[in-house]
Amino acid sequence: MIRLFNEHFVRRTESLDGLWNLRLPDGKIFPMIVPGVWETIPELAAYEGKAVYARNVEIDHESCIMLRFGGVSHTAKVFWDGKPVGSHYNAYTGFDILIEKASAGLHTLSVEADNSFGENSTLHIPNDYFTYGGINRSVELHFLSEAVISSQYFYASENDDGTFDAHIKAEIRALNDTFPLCYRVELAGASKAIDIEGMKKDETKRIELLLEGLHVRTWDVHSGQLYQLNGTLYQNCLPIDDLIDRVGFRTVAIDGESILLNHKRIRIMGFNRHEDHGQLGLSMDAGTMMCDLQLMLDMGANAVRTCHYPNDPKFLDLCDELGILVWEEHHARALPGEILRKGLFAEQISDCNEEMIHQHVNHPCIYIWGVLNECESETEFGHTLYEKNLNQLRSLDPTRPVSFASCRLFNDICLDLADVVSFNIYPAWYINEPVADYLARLIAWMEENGAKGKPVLITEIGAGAIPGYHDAFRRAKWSEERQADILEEQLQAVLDNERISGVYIWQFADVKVSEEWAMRRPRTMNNKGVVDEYRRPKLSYLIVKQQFMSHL
Ligand code: ADA
Repeated sequence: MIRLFNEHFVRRTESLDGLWNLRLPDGKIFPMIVPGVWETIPELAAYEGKAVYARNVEIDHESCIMLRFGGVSHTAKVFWDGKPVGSHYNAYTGFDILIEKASAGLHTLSVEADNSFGENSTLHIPNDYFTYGGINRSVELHFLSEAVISSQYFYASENDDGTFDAHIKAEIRALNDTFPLCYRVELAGASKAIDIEGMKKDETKRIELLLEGLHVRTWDVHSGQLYQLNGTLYQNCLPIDDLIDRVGFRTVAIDGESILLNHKRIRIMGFNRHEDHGQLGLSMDAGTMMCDLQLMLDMGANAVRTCHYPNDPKFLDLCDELGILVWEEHHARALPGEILRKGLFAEQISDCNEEMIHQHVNHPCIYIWGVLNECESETEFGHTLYEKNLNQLRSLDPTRPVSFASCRLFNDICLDLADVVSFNIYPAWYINEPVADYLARLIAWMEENGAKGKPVLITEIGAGAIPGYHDAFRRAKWSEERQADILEEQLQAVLDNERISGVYIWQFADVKVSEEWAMRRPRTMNNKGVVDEYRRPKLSYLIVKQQFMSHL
């Protein structure tokens, strides 16, 4: 399953997770688990290129079907009985493939996955994290009827009396000519139905519904109060399709220098977390994700930044339930100017923006969207690029603030564009300056350069430690002792500073990086984790816990 709960009771769906065959170009075949990444197979631990997944799919009677992929890293070409039926780029967003007439019988589903870098890939490039290969998230088979609920957006607004209104925007798509339809929504004890006249094949209808004055409990930090949003589509009084989601009622607002959640100023104490694990790579099961969250909660954290791409919806489902605030960002980490200027980049990042919002907009845990981590925010070209991306997100979701994490410290010219100003800073690690002095200098500069009166987040701060390397006396860089010293100074300074709305530590766990980064990264890993890649705590774990707990 792609989510942690059933999205459909009326629509028939089947999981296509499990063992598939994986064929390499040299003809070798491996049994391969889906979801998973092929780097978990010892022989393929460093394989970069194409490989073809295949399995049989049984269809019991001729049907219109949809194949739903949670994520394939990074380019997917999908074949049904050997015929191409669709393709997708980007490991971190899902996609659907429609097959209007799948005949009864046994079929072959194959997926060519490609994780190599090249001209056609502008988001996946050699980088300070690893591009794994494979079908990295779950796959589902959906049997569709004459018409389907193709999307169902929700947002909540609060009334003066403390009740909430639920705004629902749904899209109904006809896959065949239909008789008159009825779309009905149930949420928090309320319901509403709208009649739709018969639709022609391929027609789409947009519907807006309002459920007013709902008496609900608010979703809050560490209190993930969720409600089931149940949309059903009827034809001749019979249900033909449904779409179930879990939503939360909460408000997010910017008030001068503060970010407000349910009218209270939030203080972010969080982690940057890559989707990476020493044994599983990019493809973690919900239990492993939950273990990550347990460790973060144990340290007193209340927030996660999904650096640097949209995350597995199962992870977001867990954050919804646990009441953990999420900064979700699209897929762009420190991309060089020549890539940012390509037409293909504009197309690929715009698709990523659309897919991220379309697939994740209903998660109450997401309180802010981020774009273009550490890209060119110091030039006029960059200004146009940031403006375009931030505005695209605003138009897709006008209900949340938007931001970007900048490292163009003291020369950024885009701060005016963001609702929240965010900086990645490494004083005491890359820069030799006491943290409090550096912060004071940064804040004085930003107030004069577009950030005046806006909330400020420190989206990255941290230091590296090679796990198990100790140096109790000299406390050399890369020792666990030095990392702990630096994080203590950094967190103390940031959390004591009232102008700052919070901090995300770089980073939760050590992660693998591309081979091209080896000379800058001992172990060919980014070692700034507070736990190592197998989640074994470093010395800094207790320091972080002490700092977060004392600033609650
Ligand atoms: C950057 C970047 C991270 C990581 C970090 C580091 O700020 O956003 O992805 O590379 O630096 O470890 O240097």
